[in-house]
Amino acid sequence: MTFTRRSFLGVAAGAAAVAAVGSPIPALAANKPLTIGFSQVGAESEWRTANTASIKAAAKQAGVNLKFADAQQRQENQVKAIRSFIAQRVDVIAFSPVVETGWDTVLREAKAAKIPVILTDRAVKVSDPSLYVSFIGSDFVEEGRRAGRWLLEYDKQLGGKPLNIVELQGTVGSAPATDRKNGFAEVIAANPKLKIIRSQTGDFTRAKGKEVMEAFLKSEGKNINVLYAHNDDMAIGAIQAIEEAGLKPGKDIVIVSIDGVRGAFQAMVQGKLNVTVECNPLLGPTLMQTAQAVAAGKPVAKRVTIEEGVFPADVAAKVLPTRKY
Ligand code: GZL
Repeated sequence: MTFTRRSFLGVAAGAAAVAAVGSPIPALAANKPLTIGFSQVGAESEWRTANTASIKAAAKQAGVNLKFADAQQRQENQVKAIRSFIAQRVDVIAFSPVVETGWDTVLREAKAAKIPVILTDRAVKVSDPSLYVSFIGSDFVEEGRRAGRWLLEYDKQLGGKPLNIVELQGTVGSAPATDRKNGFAEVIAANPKLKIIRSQTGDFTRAKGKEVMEAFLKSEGKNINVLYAHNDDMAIGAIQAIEEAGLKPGKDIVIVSIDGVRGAFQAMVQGKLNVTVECNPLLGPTLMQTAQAVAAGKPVAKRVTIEEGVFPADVAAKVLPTRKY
């Protein structure tokens, strides 16, 4: 395997220990700042804005020379950016992969160039796990399960009413969309009265979330009891569509969402959203620490998960002032 002058073991954080032994990477000159090439998904949501801000602030704080590229949610732009980072001989490459597949070739090029790669936020499906040294991000399946558990509990309080659910999925092929869909479906399968009647991607954006919710309302109308949105931005777009249809979001249609961004807390305070499952975007400091450790050939965890909570509407007003994003 690669990237280190000596073997290192994956440590803690629920990660399987991974032994990686490989050819050395050039030692950093003592006083030369670390240079990281970072390819970001885009600027599609409040969550992404907070994630970018965290990475840039942490780089500044750590004295890291950050080369930042925004891919506008297109995989080909991320591949181009990674190739450019390789050509520039950066010390470490980090990126949030817009989708799970299609990375083997470019990551093999980084490996051949002996440049370590760190994944943040989203995971990849690759044939050789040594193509990246660490993945720092949330457990999206668990986030989907948490959304499902809240809805099971909510339905119990209704006395077990049948609930027709429409689902706004995230970007097709992305780890959060696939995993949040699977986690939610796995949990609500416990109650056959909970049925997903429509499911379509809103690409994690407010605009698309509104557009798809308009289509759901046109075809299903008052038949919809619940909206499950894979992120708050699509939920906020859908809230506009629900109001324009003359219905009350949060009451006529219960809304379950994920991210925990400020806009979601504000919607909950207004009684328009019922719960948001937190997905922490503040990954910057952990990324910088991991990159510095990798560059120094120190042991890093193969998988670093982030602690997260669930915020129902009844705590929103109290919690909102304490939110960091
Ligand atoms: C999750 C992240 C997702 C957010 C969306 O870690 O990849 O992408 O849930 C963002 O808001 O667009």
